Amino acid sequence: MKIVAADVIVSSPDRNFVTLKITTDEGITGLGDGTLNGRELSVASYLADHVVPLLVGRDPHRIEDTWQFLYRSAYWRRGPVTMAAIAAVDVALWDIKAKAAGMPLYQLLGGASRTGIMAYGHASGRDIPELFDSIRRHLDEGFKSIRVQTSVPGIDSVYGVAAQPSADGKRYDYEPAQRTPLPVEEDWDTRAYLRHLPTVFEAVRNEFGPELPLLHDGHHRMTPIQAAKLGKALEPYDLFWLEDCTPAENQEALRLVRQHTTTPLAIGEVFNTVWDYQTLIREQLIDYVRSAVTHTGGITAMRKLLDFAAQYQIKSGIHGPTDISPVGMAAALHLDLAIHNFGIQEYMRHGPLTDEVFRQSFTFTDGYLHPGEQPGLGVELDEEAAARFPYQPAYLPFNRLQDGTVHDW
Ligand code: CS2
Ligand code: MG
Repeated sequence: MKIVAADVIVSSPDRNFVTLKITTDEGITGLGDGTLNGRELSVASYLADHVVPLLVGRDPHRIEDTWQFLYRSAYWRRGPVTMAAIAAVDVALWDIKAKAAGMPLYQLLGGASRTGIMAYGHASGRDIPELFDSIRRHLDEGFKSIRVQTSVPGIDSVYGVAAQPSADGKRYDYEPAQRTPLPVEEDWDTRAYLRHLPTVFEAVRNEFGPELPLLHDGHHRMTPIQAAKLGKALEPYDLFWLEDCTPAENQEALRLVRQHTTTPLAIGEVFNTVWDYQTLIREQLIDYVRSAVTHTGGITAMRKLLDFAAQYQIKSGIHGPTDISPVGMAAALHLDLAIHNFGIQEYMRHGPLTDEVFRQSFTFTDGYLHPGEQPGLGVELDEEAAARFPYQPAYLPFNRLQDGTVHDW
């Protein structure tokens, strides 16, 4: 079998997506997701201008060899753009191999290790009553695990709060990247947040009891000692995890957090390779790997990363916001079903226009996701529909502290 074409499809139904479609001489096609929120065109160009010319004529079945070729022959390694481009190729080739084998991808990854994939949903509120309503809505939808994000008194706009207004009129939690000419500036105050958040989790536990798995995303905004302080303050509320509690470029920073709290830690959605995790995993400084298949070099690289993590009893918590396309989500679900060290899967529903462009066969039933039994990934792209939604520039917001200092968003 030979690759005869590779097309980069940029579409913007409810938000921008970059999809790679690889076609073989036997008419089998494979899809890969290369969406990098707010920097989509950089991956599209990396693929179209530099990678596609290298794919035509190759044997699509040689996935590992193609991965190593794209990673090493580029000379310039790692980084979000490179690894998203490699991921798009890798996932498309796994899609082709599974279709050629006539089986759902998870079967090629070793078969099912469970009957369903526990998903967590995003509940949020500007105040406690609104948050409780959001949690109840998610429980009614079947979610058995809930991420809790709230507004903070004294701060105008905080990551992850659905109901707060966004500059382009879209639901904020649905898509943080806004279709504005420049990134929107937001405000932040960590001390106000640290005072407020424990009171929120106390209220949620009082209302919903001790069993419900609760998660929270610190979204990279605390220093290590502030993260340690929050982790400790949240211990009475028995969180499933505290995510991205501090920027982790300096992996050793987590030693200080670990020293002070037993609240489980999840990190990695902005990471791109196993090297970003080396100290975190080897020193048992995290409990969940948060990478997305789309941002970490695809299924080939993610499986190796999760196998490394398994040696340390560290589990998966794959990143699944709406800026991971249905193709990237499906790839995550096949991996989730097959690996042993599965922890939990993030699940934000895509919008109605996205469902017109991507026909998905994965299901969400009673709190559990399943990739389906279609051969391959189980996602097809409607190119005519995709063409109806041309790319629209969009930026993620950024933060400034009260004194004007730029801060992590
Ligand atoms: C977030 C993401 O889902 C999460 O855990 O951290 O929504 C993140 O803000 C976006 O992926 C950024 O594009
Ligand atoms: Mg996050």
